[in-house]
Amino acid sequence: MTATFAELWNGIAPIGRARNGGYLRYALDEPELVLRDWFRNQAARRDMPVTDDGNGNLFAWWGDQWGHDAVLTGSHFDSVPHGGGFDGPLGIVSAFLAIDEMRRQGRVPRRPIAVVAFVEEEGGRFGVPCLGSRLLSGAIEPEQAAALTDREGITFGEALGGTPAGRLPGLTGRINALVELHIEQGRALEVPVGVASAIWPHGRWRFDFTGIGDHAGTTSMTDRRDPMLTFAYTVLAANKEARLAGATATMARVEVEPNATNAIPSLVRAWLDARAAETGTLDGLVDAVIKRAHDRAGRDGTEVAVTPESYSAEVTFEKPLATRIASLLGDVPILPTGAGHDAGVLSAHVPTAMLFVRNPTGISHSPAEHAEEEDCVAGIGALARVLGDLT
Ligand code: HGY
Ligand code: MN
Ligand code: MN
Repeated sequence: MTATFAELWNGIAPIGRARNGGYLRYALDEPELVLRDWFRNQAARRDMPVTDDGNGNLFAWWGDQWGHDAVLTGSHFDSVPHGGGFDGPLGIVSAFLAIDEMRRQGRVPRRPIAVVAFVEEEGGRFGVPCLGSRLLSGAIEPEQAAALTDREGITFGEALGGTPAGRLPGLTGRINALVELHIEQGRALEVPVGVASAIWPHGRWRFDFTGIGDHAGTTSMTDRRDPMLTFAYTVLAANKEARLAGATATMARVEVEPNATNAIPSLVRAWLDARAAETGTLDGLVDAVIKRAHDRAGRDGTEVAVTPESYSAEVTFEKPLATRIASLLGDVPILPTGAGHDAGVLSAHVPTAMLFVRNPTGISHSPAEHAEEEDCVAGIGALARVLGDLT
């Protein structure tokens, strides 16, 4: 195999790309199914048999399939709506090319290596992020995952073709380590490659603001029970509370019923994405936002119902592994991130590390997300060295 980064990257670039350059790659939807076929094709070209773990995650094997002490490397294909092309796919493309590099160097791993494509990492279709790695590690029950629905009412079970298999038996014995390469999603990395130290705790909460639908022209301002007011106030309150806490809070997804120009809404449904460096700060932030939403609802004559939809606990990657990798790569920086990853989910069960590839602007979850080719190539070389060291 002598494929280059540019060849593989340009090969997948058009898949699921929207006119604005952003990507619409939702779990098990058409574009992602094409990428899964691409995955199988890349594996076949490298004589790597592919298995599915019954949860929607794909594994391409170099060595015994599910052999003990396997080292996994990879990431996800799915994107946020109109997200960038690097978040996820860079880790999978780099994994195949790192194996090419190891083979070019004549390396023969003493442990099985698998390239993995995790399903529904963004939670962009079924609402729970890292769904595939949560299933694999037993962090979510198969029946609960199967019942998750997308915006068209299709369940994850229907999209998958059945109830997911759930936790891999003997996970900790089967998997020796997981290394996920990912584009950096902040502005802190000023050299081509870095190593992750931690992931901030974060979560998603759904706010249902209910009021009384009515006519926009004939309802006096004092007679209204307008949930849009309570929602608007909550957005500003979340922003204020996050600034005060040194955390982040985002309300970027909203649904309005009936969503008509001349009708006061009866329901406004909105999602809060909140994150903080420590769990206590995060919990305090969310409690403050919920309290302020309820206080405002009292003044607006509306109701608020809050449903936690997902929670990712604070992750501290194994320090000895992170420092060993950082020194192997020439004492590269070790840095935290506010972005969630499948590696974060699995870190509770197996030794896990992340490699970050420099993102010059730090922009992510946007069509503007970008990494320079030479930094991506540096990431592949780094991943090859790490996989060689681990196997
Ligand atoms: O939202 C996140 O942190 C990640 O991109 N899933
Ligand atoms: Mn992402
Ligand atoms: Mn990602």
